[in-house]
Amino acid sequence: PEPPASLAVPQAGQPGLTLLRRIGVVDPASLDDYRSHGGYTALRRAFELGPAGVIREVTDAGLVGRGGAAFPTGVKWKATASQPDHPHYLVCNADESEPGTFKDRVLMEGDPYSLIEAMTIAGYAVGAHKGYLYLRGEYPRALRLLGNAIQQARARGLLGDDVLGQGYAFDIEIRRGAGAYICGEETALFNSIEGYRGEPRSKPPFPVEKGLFGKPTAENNVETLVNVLPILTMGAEAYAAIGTEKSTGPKLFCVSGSVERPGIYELPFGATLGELLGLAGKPENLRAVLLGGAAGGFVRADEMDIPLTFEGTRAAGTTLGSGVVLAIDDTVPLPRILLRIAEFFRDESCGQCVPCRVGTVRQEEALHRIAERTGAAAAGDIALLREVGRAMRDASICGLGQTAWNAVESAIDRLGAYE
Ligand code: L3W
Ligand code: SF4
Repeated sequence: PEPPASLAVPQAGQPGLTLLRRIGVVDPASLDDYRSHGGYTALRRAFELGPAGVIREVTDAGLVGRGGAAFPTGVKWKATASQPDHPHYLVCNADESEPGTFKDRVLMEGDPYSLIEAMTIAGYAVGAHKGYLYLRGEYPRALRLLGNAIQQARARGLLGDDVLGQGYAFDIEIRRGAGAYICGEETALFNSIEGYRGEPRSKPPFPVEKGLFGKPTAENNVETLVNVLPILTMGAEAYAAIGTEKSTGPKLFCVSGSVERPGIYELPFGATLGELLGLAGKPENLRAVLLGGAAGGFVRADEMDIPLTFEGTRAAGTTLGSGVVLAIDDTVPLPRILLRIAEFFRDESCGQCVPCRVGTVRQEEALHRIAERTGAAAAGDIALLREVGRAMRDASICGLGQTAWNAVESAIDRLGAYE
């Protein structure tokens, strides 16, 4: 059954937005409405620039990945485009599963044609004729709207053998995830599309060289791709003037937890955590904020000056990740949150490598024991958590195991949990 629409976008309809400008304004089922709100001008611009010109604009704009790792998109596209092996593929990672992350859902449900247009531009830039859209299985509304958008775009010559009459062939196939967090890891995602178990592959080789079906593949998050539209319509220079020097452009933040107005917020990179929480309605009794999701880390209520940029959060010893901002007030029992995070990682570990398969179980067990004790009695288990956490971070194959201890570590060291 399809869940009710819950596009929690408190800024909907406000002027000055870039990524959210059509959300709540445009009819997501209508190609004509999308076009009357500026749709498909970026693709026309892409054809004027040519593939190398598009990659140059994206590079000059300073766009970096919005899935959490902040890798430069221009570098990824250039590396894919230059591979001699063919075919090339474009894969959109819409398996949005990081706890607390719901920005891609809002983009796909509220403005689905923007993703179809952006994927077409990306495919053109990297020399792909086929794009896969790997969609989180729990997003039935997005599936219906994106399926409709692809069908309409095909019928109107915006996908297919001759896109916009420019002699470029490109089509998109949707694949649905089946509820596994790990399938959001790019190489597990490729395995899932290929019909294998969703287990990450060792990198290198990176997907730009050997990705989907062993072929050169550009894999990008939904929000990353949608940023390409304003880059092409406003130009790289104007885009790069938004945000900070190292984190350019607008960013979507997923604000949830103990705030008055939870939802998706768009702000230029560089706004502070306090400014964002001010918009969302910060509670008087705020205790901490989880930044970056389960794979991220906690910051204290007195750290509201942290700038919301990749470099600013890194310098503050935390991460921006995919844009999760989960506010926790002092009535929320922290040990329960940590146990829930540990349970999540234990459950979602694919089990392929020992540090993560065993480490996530040991972490959860130790947290259970600590929850029942305090002080000296808990010290041994905290030391064990550190040892297990270090092993997971250093020796796990993929990001899941490498980050499974982040939140717990920050809760102990930064919040003084269990003291
Ligand atoms: C070519 C090289 N390509 C790296 C590519 C690589 C990938 C991208 C990032 O994600 C993040 C983590 C969490 N030549 C390359 C290269 N690449 N070196 O760049 O790579 P990497 O390995 O740094 O990160 P990753 O494993 O792709 C880890 C976040 O993901 N996370 C969860 C995210 C959840 C969502 C969501 O629900 N929407 O995004 C969990 O760990 O923040 O920073 O494409 O191929 N030399
Ligand atoms: Fe699987 Fe965890 Fe190893 Fe990643 S780190 S490959 S999720 S067992």
